[in-house]
Amino acid sequence: MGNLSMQHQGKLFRHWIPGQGEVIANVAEGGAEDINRAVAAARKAFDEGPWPKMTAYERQKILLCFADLLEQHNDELAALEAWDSGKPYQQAATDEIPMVIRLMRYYAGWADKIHGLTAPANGPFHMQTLHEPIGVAGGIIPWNFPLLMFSWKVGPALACGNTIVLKPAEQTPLTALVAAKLLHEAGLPPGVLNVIPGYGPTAGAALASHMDVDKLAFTGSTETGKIVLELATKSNMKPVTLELGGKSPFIVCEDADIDEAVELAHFALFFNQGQCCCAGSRTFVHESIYDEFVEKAKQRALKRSVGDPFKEGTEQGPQIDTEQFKKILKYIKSGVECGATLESGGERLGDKGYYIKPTVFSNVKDDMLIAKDEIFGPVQTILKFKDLDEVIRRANAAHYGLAAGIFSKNIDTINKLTLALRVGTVWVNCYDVFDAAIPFGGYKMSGHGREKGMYSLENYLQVKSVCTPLVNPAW
Ligand code: TXE
Repeated sequence: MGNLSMQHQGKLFRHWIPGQGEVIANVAEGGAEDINRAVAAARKAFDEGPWPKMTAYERQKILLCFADLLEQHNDELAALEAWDSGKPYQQAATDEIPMVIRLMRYYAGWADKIHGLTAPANGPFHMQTLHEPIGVAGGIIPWNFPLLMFSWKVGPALACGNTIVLKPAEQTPLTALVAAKLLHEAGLPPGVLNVIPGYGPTAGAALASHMDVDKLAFTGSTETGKIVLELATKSNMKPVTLELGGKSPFIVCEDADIDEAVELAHFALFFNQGQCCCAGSRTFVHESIYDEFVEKAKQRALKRSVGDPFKEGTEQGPQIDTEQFKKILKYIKSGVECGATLESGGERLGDKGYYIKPTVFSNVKDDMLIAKDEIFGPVQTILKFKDLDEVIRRANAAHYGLAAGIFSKNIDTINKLTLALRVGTVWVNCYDVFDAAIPFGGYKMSGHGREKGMYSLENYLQVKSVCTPLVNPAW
């Protein structure tokens, strides 16, 4: 990778392969002044066009062309994602980049289907609504799914005719920069998308508090979500969508096929090095099958292949950075100290890189930190339950409400749990199934609003009511 610097305030930040300490790129570090310039460019592109004034069909063609270019660059983007974040290349190449492509095509499809309605008036008036773009959108995204998060913000914003300023996470700026280049190749006019790599408290805060940003979409920690919400409110009260942390229950009922449940619970937690907001991070197992489940979950974790993200068959790469690595090891230590039983892992793997052995704790109690906090790492905590009312109460006791998994063959059990769980997504006998068409978002402190699907369009639109007198036949 060469220099990805551009016109900016003059700072560069180095970009490393996680845990290996090798520089793969020097990236321009944007600050508040760069954000100001990017917002000014986005404002000009919005006010003067041509983007919002183009026909929806023309905008759609550009977004479809972008999706085609992403498809042509699938493997290159997957490699960048693996270098930048440490995730297995295969996962990025066969799951994530194809999901980005599907999402862009989905929103391209919406571009010419966004319209208002006419309403019956109680008088001689023609009443209608216009669905208009909201203006300059801002996006702040994390490092766990860099290009996917880019698409969740950029796809609906552009389909609705907005312009956007996007700040990728400081750990993973590369694919957003390449995608921006491809969008311009696809015909996106200058100033419509502006990617500013930089740190949160500088570039991110400048974007969140900017008076000329009309809407903000944030994905990240609940802690930073609160800061961003406050900055948005104290500046121009821009509406904010927040997709934050989670501590999602994965409930294995007594009638479950244990082998299948073990495999799915393993996937629900360990996927992407455990760095998923919706990770099934509280595995509740019915007491009648608990011991067998724990033993099998331990054996599965011991078999997990951890190592080089580019090696075929690797299931787990390094954690993203030293901060996350230390945070996870601290939680593991606290689990041991609180008296949970360490079944496997519990320490780093090797002495180079941020690799952590797949860790399984049994005999976990609800009041332990490992059962309450978002660990965001390869640490499975297995809790025991007796009956459905009890597990519902305990599952809902979290401050978070992002997702839940239910594993059962009994339709009454499934229905009871689905209705009772206070979460934004319920996966029944599956987990982490995402589609562009189905919304994602949280209850409680997991966030505000929904992304993906038709629901995300509302985040990027204003509704204008128009009343016009009908021509009176007597005139
Ligand atoms: O997140 P931050 P971090 C959780 C997970 C993880 C923890 C911390 O538990 O261990 O968060 O990770 C930008 N103003 N998730 O520190 O700080 C930042 O630059 C404006 C869950 O990486 O939330 C980045 O672009 N922006 C999550 C983005 O916010 C600021 C995914 C996310 O960083 C800012 C990642 C500020 N003051 C972590 N400070 C999920 N929901 O999937 C930071 N940022």
